[in-house]
Amino acid sequence: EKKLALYYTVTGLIFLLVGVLMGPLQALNYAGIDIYKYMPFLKSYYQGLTLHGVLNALVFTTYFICGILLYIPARDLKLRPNLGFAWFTYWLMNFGVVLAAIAILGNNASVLYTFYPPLKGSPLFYIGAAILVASSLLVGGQVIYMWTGWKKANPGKITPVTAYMSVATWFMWMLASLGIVVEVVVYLIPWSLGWTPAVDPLLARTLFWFTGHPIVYFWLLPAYVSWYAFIPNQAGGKIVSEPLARLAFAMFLLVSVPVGLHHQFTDPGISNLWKIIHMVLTFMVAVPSMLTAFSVAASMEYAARLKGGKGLTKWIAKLPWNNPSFTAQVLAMISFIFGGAGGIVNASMSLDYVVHNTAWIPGHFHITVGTAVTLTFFGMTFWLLPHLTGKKLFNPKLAVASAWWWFVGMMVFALGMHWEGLLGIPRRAHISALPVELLDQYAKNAQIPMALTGISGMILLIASIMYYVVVAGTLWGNQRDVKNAPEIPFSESLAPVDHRKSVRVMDNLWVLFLIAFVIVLGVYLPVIVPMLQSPNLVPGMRLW
Ligand code: HAS
Repeated sequence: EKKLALYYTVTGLIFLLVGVLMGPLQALNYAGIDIYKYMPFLKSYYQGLTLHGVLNALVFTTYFICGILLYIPARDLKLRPNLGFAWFTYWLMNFGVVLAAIAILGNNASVLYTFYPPLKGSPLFYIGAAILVASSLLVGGQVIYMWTGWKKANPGKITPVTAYMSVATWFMWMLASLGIVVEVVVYLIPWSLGWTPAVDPLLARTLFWFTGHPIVYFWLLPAYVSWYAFIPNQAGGKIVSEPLARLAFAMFLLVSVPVGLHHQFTDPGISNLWKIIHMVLTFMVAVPSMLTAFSVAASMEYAARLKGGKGLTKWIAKLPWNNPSFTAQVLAMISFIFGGAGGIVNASMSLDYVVHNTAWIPGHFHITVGTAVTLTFFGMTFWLLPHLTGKKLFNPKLAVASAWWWFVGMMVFALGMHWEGLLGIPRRAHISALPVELLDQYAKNAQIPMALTGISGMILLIASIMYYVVVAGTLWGNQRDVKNAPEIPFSESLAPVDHRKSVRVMDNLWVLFLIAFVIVLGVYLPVIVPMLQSPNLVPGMRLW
């Protein structure tokens, strides 16, 4: 199991490295400096941006999550996954990614990570993406299967909390991925192969965002698993409210999916009524994050006070800031306070018209997926890699420094991009290649935010070098000492919860899954059926 988890996570990190190296190019673009023209291996800005988005947001996250959310719940349930099957899914995933990579590297699928039709990429890209998603579903299916077996073998027992959170995440992903599976398999693959003449862009976008918003919770919830299950232990305390942790995950399962229209507030052809219903549901899905903010902060405060921490805020100094895993994750949480606040602005229909499709949006997602999630995953690797390999973490001080540099870099990036967005600078625009007069128009009031964005790209480059030195040093530099390898830092609960009725009710994840399914049908069928009845077909713009 350890080898499998290591392969999944390290493969994810390798893809991330390639994606991350594209980052400074994008940041400098938003500072008005065009580096693309010096990159002979990149045919266009959009090819670089596609590589950046697909590798970082889709490929890295999926590998890493499959690695940890198979390994950790299995350990918590004291079960062994079927290793033959798990290796099969790993190699299948690699196959899918190689297909997509051939298309992107050949500049035949520079369609960005949202691949909106009518832009048409090579079929290899869509087939590869479908295989990537299918492999993740097979991993999730295996975890749900293991858990269902555990429930049968342990009648009346409550699922241990870490396994509970992991299984709830997989259930959510099973439901969430339906949209993209239908979009890619039913529409985009046949269309890109020339088997169907045209595609309905509005329907495709709707199916994309059916998955496209909850996918952010597929990224975020594994980070929450770590914040709830490991941070209290790393801080020297306990989980102060285990039922609250379970409630947060139950709520995510129920309301993560029926919210996708908040990405389509500006799309014509969808009734405002349904947009408003999705907006209200989006506000509901922010609630479990607010519970998490309260609950995780309380666990840290409890730990710090055990160590003599005092005062309203002085206790914070008693937290283990020299522990790189802890520090990276708490910095990730702090970034998410701002990321979450921005998300609520985006979700508010009338405010979204101001920020939609501007640089504000990448500002938002770099402090959510780029920091809250990615920096948490970095933090996890600081205990996970020593745990899996039996090798000591290489240079813990450098690891702490890499976390701070990443945090500062992303916060500066986010400040620059949010600011540029408010000045009306569009997202996904190769502005640095514009004729000087036009670039000057953009830059007129935006010199400071543009400079901030450019500088942040350099800070992040340094942070990445530091982080990958730590990873490589750990994997290849140190001697193996399996006996002293750190254990998984599972936290204990402050009070037993098994007797609680609410906890027992929430343990019925199959029932919650069915309720979630019904809610999703209720809010999506009235939107999708009219699109199917009067499709708006467009032949497409072939990019290859
Ligand atoms: Fe978002 C666009 C709304 C969360 C990612 N989002 C995006 C896109 C991405 C993304 C990638 O409604 C761009 C997609 C594209 O390319 O077009 N987002 C939200 C809302 C939330 C939210 C309401 N987003 C995320 C997360 C992401 C993510 C998480 C990745 C992982 N987002 C939107 C909307 C759009 C959007 C619209 C479309 C906009 C448009 O016009 O296109 C909520 O889930 C946020 C709730 C979060 C909170 C914060 C809780 C804070 C916590 C930290 C506590 C800190 C502690 C530390 C404990 C309420 C949990 C204490 C420290 C001590 C030292 C003690």
